[in-house]
Formats: sequence, C-alpha cells, structure tokens
Amino acid sequence: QNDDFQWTSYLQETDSVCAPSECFRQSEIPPSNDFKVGMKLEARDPRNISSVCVATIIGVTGARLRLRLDGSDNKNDFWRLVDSKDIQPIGTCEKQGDLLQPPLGYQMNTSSWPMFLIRTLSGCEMAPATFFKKEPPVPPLNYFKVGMKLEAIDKKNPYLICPATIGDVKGDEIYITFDGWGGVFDYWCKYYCRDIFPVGWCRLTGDVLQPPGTHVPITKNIAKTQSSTSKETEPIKKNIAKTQSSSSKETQPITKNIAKTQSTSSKETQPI
Ligand code: MLZ
Repeated sequence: QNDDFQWTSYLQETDSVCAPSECFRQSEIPPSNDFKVGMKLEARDPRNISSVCVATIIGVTGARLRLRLDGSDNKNDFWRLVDSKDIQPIGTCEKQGDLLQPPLGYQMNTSSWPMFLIRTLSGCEMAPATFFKKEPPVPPLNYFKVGMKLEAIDKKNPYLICPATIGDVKGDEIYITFDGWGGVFDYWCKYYCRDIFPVGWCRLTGDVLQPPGTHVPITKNIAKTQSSTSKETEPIKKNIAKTQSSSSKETQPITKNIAKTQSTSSKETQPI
C-alpha cells in the first residue's frame, strides 16, 4: 500500500525536511510487535482513564495493537503502541492491589461484572510480559520547527497514519497539519505525543502510510526558499505527475504556500 507514496520524491518536490528522530518520543528503532490477535492484556480505558480494564487484541498493525475492552461494544476500538504505558500484562493490576474495572459502556448489569471478569479471563491467552516494551523517554526540549515533515495519526480516524507537516510551534505544543486535507484534520498536541512519528516509521514497522490528501494543492515549504523572494508568491509550474507514477492525485501542480510570506493564516490559502 505504501508503494504509491514515496517520501524521498515528495520531500524533494515540496522542498521540505523531515523532523529529526530526536524530536519524537519514539524509539529510534521501532519496537518489535510480537502480539497476536486474540491475546488479552490490561489497558487503560481511553474513555475513563482512571480505569484499567481487560482488553482483547483485535488487530496488529505495525508497532500498534487494535484493542477492544472486554464487555464493551465493537464501536470503541482503539490503537496503542506496543511500548505504550497504557497497556500491561494481565495480573499487573492485581499485583498492585487494584481491581480490574468494567469498561465505560459495560453492556450488562454492573452486578454481573465479577462473574464476567472470571469468565472472560478463564482459559484466555494472555499476552506474555516480554511482549510489552518500555515507553521511550520524553525528549528534553521541543525541537520541532515549522515546515518539518512527519507521519502522524489522524485523531479523527485513529487507524490512519498520514504524511503531515508542523504548522506551528508554541512552547510545548506543536500544530500537526495533514498534507493535502485543507486543515479539517489538523490538531495541536504536545511535542512528546505518542501519536506522531518520524518520516519512514511506517516503512520500518510495516504499518500502512496513507498518501497525502488531494483536497488542496500540495504546498511547498517556504522555509528553505526564502532567499528567492521574487518567486515566492507564484505557483510552481512544474507538474509532479511527470516525476512520479501516474495516479489522479499526482496530477496537481505544486503551489507554494504563500500564507507565511503574507503573514496570514494558512487557512486562507487552503480552502476546505
Ligand atoms: N474517509 C475519510 C478519511 C480521511 C482521512 C484524512 N486523514 C488526514 C475521508 O476520505 O474523508
């Protein structure tokens, strides 16, 4: 699936740079994913973070697990990295003297929970402790700069990892903008957020990297081209279709992002 999108040519065409790996709270070498579908583990309930629940692995994708809380419906699946602090082996909670909780939206009467828990764990395949990897440390500083490229989870479609650009930096926060989507999926997050990855992450983990959107023209990074001021507001004539395999999304010409040179917000040049 990654075949139709190539970072190397895209970085060239957009004249942009990747965010260096030191920027991210990710292992430089992605952790191995040994988990198997059907295994159970303990996971923090994303909708009620004070609860630790039983979860079943519904899918394995790259360095991530698709999880479903036992006793919950199939509409609230969530994804966690194998080195997320939100997951741990079955038995961890008990060792710490805590109780496993029913998930938010537990479909049966609460009084049935203790028996449900016994049944769901009886004879289940528990993910071995060695499969869980240590969460990487927080980078000491926010090293991100506007214009840097990365791979980021689309929070509205959390199974998707997409090409993205740092749109703004404010203290510990960074603005994640999704290439070609006109702003609708963009979000602010901490620089040490676990949902963002260096360019090449998906290729290394085997996860699927989405191609950029086709809703707005691809913008060219202005950071590296600021010396050539006269050309800055003109769209680039070169058509990238010639330099890449032909698919409909690649036939749009690259236009430079003039937002920054006009000191206006990027929204004004990227209609949704
Ligand atoms: N089904 C949706 C997916 C959009 C994903 C965008 N990610 C940045 C759509 O096509 O609108």
